[in-house]
Amino acid sequence: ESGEALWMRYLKLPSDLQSLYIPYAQVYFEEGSSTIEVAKQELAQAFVGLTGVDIKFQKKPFKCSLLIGKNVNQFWNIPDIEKNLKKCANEGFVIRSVKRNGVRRIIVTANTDAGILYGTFALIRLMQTGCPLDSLNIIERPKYKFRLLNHWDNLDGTVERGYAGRSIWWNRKETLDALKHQYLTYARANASIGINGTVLNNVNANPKVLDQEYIEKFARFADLLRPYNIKVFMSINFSSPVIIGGLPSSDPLREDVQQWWNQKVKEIYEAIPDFGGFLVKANSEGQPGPQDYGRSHADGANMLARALEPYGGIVMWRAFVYSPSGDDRAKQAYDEFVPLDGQFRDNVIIQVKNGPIDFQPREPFSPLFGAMEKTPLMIEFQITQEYLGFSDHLVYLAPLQKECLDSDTYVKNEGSTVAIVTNGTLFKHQYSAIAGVANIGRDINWTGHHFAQANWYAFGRLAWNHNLKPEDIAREWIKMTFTHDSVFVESVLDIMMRSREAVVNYMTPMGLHHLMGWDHHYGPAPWTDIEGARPDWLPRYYHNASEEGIGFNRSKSGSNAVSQYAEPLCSMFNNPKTCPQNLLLWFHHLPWDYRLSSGLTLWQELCYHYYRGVDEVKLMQKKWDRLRGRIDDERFEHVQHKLKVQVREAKWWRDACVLYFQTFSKMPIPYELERPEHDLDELMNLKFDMKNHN
Ligand code: BDP
Repeated sequence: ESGEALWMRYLKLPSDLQSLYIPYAQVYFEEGSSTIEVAKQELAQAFVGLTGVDIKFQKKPFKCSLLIGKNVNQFWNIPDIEKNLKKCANEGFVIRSVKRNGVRRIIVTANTDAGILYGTFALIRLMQTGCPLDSLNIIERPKYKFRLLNHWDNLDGTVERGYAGRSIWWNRKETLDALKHQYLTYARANASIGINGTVLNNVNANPKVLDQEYIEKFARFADLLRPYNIKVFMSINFSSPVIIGGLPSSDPLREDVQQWWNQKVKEIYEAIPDFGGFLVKANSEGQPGPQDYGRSHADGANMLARALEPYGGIVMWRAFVYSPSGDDRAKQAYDEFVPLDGQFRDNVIIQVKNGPIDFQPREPFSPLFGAMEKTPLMIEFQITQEYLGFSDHLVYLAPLQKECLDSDTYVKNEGSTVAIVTNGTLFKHQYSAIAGVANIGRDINWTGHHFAQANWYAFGRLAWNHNLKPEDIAREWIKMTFTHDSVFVESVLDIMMRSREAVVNYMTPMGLHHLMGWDHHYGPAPWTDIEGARPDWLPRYYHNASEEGIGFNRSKSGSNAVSQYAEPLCSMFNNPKTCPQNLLLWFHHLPWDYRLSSGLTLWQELCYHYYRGVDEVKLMQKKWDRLRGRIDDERFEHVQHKLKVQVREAKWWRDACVLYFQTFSKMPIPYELERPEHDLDELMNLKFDMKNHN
């Protein structure tokens, strides 16, 4: 049990479930494209694994109990299936149980082969999770058009912020044939959760990716992924015309530059007819961009969009921009992009991180969501745990993502959630997209921590349907990945559902953020002072702790970031009395003895949060320890070891932050709490062992 099979283990189900499913072994699976073929194979593999019985694929539908295909309803003519198919659009599906001539049957149908693929995986999931199949009436379609993974993989095989080994895509010694199994597992996993696109290289893009050699490599990956309805996308470097094209400039308004891109795009589409498009990080953290030539983000994005348009490709242009000389970092993306609303071509989508800073354990949603009515905005989450303990800490991210997607922006009355801003329905955009920065590497279990697999899984499920509940997604994943044993399922569910708030509490409670070591972003380092470093990369910029108090004043008397939010949020955030306590120090700088509604002072409350974070992880550890014997020892012990590390490091976090902030508050740690285990000096000198983390 290495974890290699992810949630597609297809081990034998308990016998009562097997007998529920075995009657469906007579299958009519309409012939078709390679997509249909892979769906059919998957069903065969899953069915025999789960039930021990081989599927009998039949040429004629009439005796079959399971019918799958675009046209299978012609045999039954169930009128509401035709009606429901209209709701399914391109990638949705219908699964329907019917009883005819005394025989129970299931119909899986869709408008496209992709829909059949997703419908088949949905049926497999129902079996994997032990659902009865005799009264199904499922109509689904994905909420977002593009559901993407962003791999931050470099061509030399390293992975930026990757904690599960080297890149699965680049700089590999093995032949493609030798790696085929791995790539197909990747493709199946993504298809099973509805991911339909993948960016194969880092946003900090090496211009070489546009050389013929790499275009050919992309084409080979595209060929492997195509049957699984996954398109490939590429991150590009804005200066490519100069660096690899030999032009004197990359100015987007120059004709020779435009011609260069047109030609490149043509070459790409010759190799990859269904290429998805470009992802661009420009004028961000030192990357080149149109502003180098006095042009705007819109000028840059539109040039690329024009080149891609004839082929149906899109540009995902990132809004992750901030400069050390500017105003409050949290405001800069909004200030730069909102004035450009209406200037982007139709096939440009602006990619915005979930929060205004950078993938912190908790941030408010980015105020850009809802602020650009004429431009489609896509949301970017980070699945890799750059700021959440890498692949060492068990943190289930669906609650974080859900919190953001469900946040009400109030831009068009109540209910204008981030989800409906970004899924295209609020402002009626043709394109909608959602991206997750992948946590995948060459580690045998794919993600370093077995539980980090759940974050890949849950991201895909939420991208398909953001109305799903994190606990339901977790329950599915646990059953598929581990066991149906209800004691195990319920205990692990409890562990997972606690984990996000736990990490917020032991790292950055009450709206604190960016207290991590300034380069590695792993352990606590709120004290960091590095000569010459960008101030906005250092924790002090964010916590502003002094004898007067702590927090970032983003209220109207401070940076006024609150005004980037619509009412009533602006007023609510602006007032420390109404600001949600979990974002208090995000928006306010408050004195240590500030009284909270609990009656405690800010200092006391902060201490309690840090201690609670550690207590929660200890509880997670205890709950896990009781589960020995309910799953294989291999994965049990691996997780057990990781939890031990997490408890140790949660204490580091707690002690480091409490002791460091105490040097300013000069107040005692509430006496009923145990004393810190470590000294501040010791923690300040601790060198995090980074070699295990890359
Ligand atoms: C930050 C990472 C950095 C990325 C950057 C980005 O620290 O490595 O390049 O985001 O998203 O979170 O471009």
